[in-house]
Amino acid sequence: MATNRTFTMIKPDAVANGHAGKIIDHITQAGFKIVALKYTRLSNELAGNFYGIHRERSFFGELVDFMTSGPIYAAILEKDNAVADFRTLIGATDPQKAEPGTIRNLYAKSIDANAIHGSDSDENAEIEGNFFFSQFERF
Ligand code: 3AN
Repeated sequence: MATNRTFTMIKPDAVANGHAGKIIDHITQAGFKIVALKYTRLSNELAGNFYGIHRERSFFGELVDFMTSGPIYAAILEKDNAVADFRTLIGATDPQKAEPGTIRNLYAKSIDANAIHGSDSDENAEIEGNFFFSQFERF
């Protein structure tokens, strides 16, 4: 099912470095509307469930440790072609490979501490948005 929504998290590295405000501005200037927004911190259990698809990967433990290391912003965003356009806006997973001007190129330091998450499909955007927000927390 095609939708015009995606889900993002501004990760602990970007929040700790004071980049969250600039990143939110970058996102809204690119035409994304914020449908829901939450400042929170993941527990080990929640981070493990969110990244459950990566449970067998070598970096899973590192990923959970990193994602629970500090607060994050979670958000649902709306725009035409939201999933693909947002992936373009944030750049490649590895910031060394991210295009100039993308959020990861500007604000991320490494492949694990890579500043921001963006859903990779409409289906995952729906699942991930539902993971963080009830129907009463979105506009
Ligand atoms: P993306 O977030 O760009 O969709 P995924 O879904 O492949 O990337 O990976 C999920 C998260 O796992 C990434 N955002 C990154 O933080 C972490 N990750 C991916 N690959 C590695 C790796 N080789 N080493 C450490 N962390 C990784």
